[in-house]
Amino acid sequence: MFKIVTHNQNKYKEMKKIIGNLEWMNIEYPEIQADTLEDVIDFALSYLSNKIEGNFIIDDSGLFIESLNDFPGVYSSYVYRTIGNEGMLKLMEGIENRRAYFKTVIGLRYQGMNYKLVGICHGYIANEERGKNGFGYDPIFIPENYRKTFSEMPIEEKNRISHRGKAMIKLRALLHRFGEIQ
Ligand code: ITT
Repeated sequence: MFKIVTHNQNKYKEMKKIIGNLEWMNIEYPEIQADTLEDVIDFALSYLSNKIEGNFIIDDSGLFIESLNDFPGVYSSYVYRTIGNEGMLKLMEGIENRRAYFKTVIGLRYQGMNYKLVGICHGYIANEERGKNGFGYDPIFIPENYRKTFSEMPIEEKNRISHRGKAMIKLRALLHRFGEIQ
């Protein structure tokens, strides 16, 4: 059984759909202010490996908006807590280029070694919030080739195309290679 360390229950729910045997450890850990999600994960894996027995995974994600020079990116969590989706839509008012992508870096601590699995989902910032499912920026993100936001999709549909879904498929393949899952 693998542990996912996050205080975000929605992440756990999405991941559990892909890796059935997952245990939720609802703890918060310090996230350093770094330039990349990868650096945040490296630091967190080392920090947590001194606190948690055995194997575990963590997830750090962000929304990168092209016309805002990749903002909020590594600041996604802070920006969501402060200005939220309403504030993001205000920032995007009158901006024609609405291209953006979500990125997830999953960190795996396995038998004393660190691994990183990356997933990216390209899309657009919507003109208004739409939908009830999901969490975070889901109501304002429309994945490429779709007309609906992540919040207008059931978990299974989001998982098939999302940043986290793609990173999790890579994680599943790795765990399979290690003989941990079927
Ligand atoms: P952790 O305890 O795992 O760190 P968190 O919610 O702080 O949980 P992140 O730092 O990875 O997670 O996320 C940064 C922000 O991006 C945060 O506000 C999330 O709500 C949002 N976010 C992450 N993944 C998302 C997704 O799949 N869809 C929409 N928003 C997402």
